[in-house]
Amino acid sequence: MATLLVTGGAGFIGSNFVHHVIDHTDHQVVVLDKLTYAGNLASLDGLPADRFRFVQGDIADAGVVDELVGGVDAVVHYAAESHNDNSLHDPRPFLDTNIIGTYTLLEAVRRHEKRFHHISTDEVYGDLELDDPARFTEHTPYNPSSPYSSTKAGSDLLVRAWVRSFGVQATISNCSNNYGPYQHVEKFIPRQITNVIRGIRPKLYGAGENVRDWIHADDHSSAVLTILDRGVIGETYLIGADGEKNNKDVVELILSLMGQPADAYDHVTDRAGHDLRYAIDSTKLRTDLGWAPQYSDFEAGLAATIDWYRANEAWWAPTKDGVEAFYASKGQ
Ligand code: NAD
Ligand code: TDX
Repeated sequence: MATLLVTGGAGFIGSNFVHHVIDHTDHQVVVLDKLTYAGNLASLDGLPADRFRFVQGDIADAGVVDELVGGVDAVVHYAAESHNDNSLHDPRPFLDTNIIGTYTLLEAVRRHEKRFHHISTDEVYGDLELDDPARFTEHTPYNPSSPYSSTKAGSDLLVRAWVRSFGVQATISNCSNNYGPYQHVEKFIPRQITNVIRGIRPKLYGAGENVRDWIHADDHSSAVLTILDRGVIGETYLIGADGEKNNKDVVELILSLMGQPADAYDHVTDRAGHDLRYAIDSTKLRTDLGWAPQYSDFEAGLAATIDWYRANEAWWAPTKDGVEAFYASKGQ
C-alpha cells in the first residue's frame, strides 16, 4: 500500500486514473488540482473518504507542492493545460502550468527523494504522413507542432534532465488520444456526441482525413499503474492500443451509433498547423512490462462512452454553451 499524489486528478484522464486506483489497488490517493475550466470535482464523486483526499491548488505553487510531496510515496503528474485549440488562442497558461508547474514538482520530488511519474503525449513527436508505415517509438526525435505539444515536450525534457543531473527517480509515458467518460466537451469525441444530443450537427475540421490513435482512458490507467510498479527509472514508455482511425470515420460512427444519417455533419475551418497523423508502437511497454490493453473493440467503447454522456448531461451541460460559443467565434 502506498500514498499517491495525483496532480490534475479532477481532469479527464486523471479522474479516470483515480477511480482505477481505488478500484484495483489498496493505495491511498491525494489529488492536487487547481480546478481550472477543465477540472470538475463531480468527476471524483463517490470515492471512499478513508482513501481519498482532495486539495485545490496550483502545481506551480512551490509551498503547496512541497508540503504535499513530503507526505506521499509517489507523484503521478497529470496536471496540464491540455487543449491544442486553446493553446493556439492563448499560449501563456501552457507555459505556466506545463513548464513551470512540472519544474516545481521536480524540485519537490528532488528535495524529498520521491518517485515521480510524468504523463505526456505522443504529440511531442510531431506528425506522420498518412501513407507512412512508421509509427512513433521511444527513439523518435521530438518535433512538436503546437504551443501545447511544445510545452509538453519541454516538460518531458525537464524530467529527463532532473533524472540525469539530480538522480530523480522518474519515469515518463507518452500516450495516444484517449476517449471515455469525464472528457471535457471541448475535445473531439465528446463535442460531437453532445452536439448530436443537443441537435447540433457535428463539426469536422477540414476534410477529416487526420488520423488519431485511440485508446480507452481505463487502458491508459492500467498502463500507468504498470509503469509505477515495474517501470525502470529513467525510461520512457509509449502507451497505445493500435486504434488508428481518421476523424471522418469517427464522426460517421458516432452518428450511426446515435441513430443519425452518417453524413449529417459539417466541415468547418481547419486547425492551424493541424497534425496529420499520430501512431504509437507500444512494443516496449508490452514486451518489457507485460502490459496489454483491455478495450480492443473501439465501436463498443465508443457506444459505452455515448451512453455515459447521455446519462450524465448534468456533468457536461454547464460547459457546453460556452465551448460552442468559443468555437463559433473561430468559424469552427
Ligand atoms: P484535462 O484538461 O481534462 O485535465 C487537466 C486537469 O489539470 C484539470 O483538472 C485542471 O484543473 C488541472 N490543472 C490545470 N492546470 C493546473 C495547475 N496549474 N495546477 C493544478 N492543476 C491544474 O486534461 P487530460 O486530457 O485529462 O490530460 C491529462 C494529462 O494527460 C495531460 O498531461 C495531457 O498532456 C496528457 N495526455 C492527454 C491525452 C488525451 O488524449 N487527452 C493523451 C495523452 C496524454
Ligand atoms: O470539433 C472538432 N473537430 C475536429 O475535427 C475538434 C474539437 C477536433 N477535431 C479534430 C482535431 C484532431 O485531428 O479531431 C482530432 C482530435 O482533436 P482533439 O480532441 O482536440 O485532440 P488532439 O488535438 O488530437 O489532442 C488530444 O490528444 C493528445 C488531447 O487533447 C491532447 O491533450 C493529447 O495530448
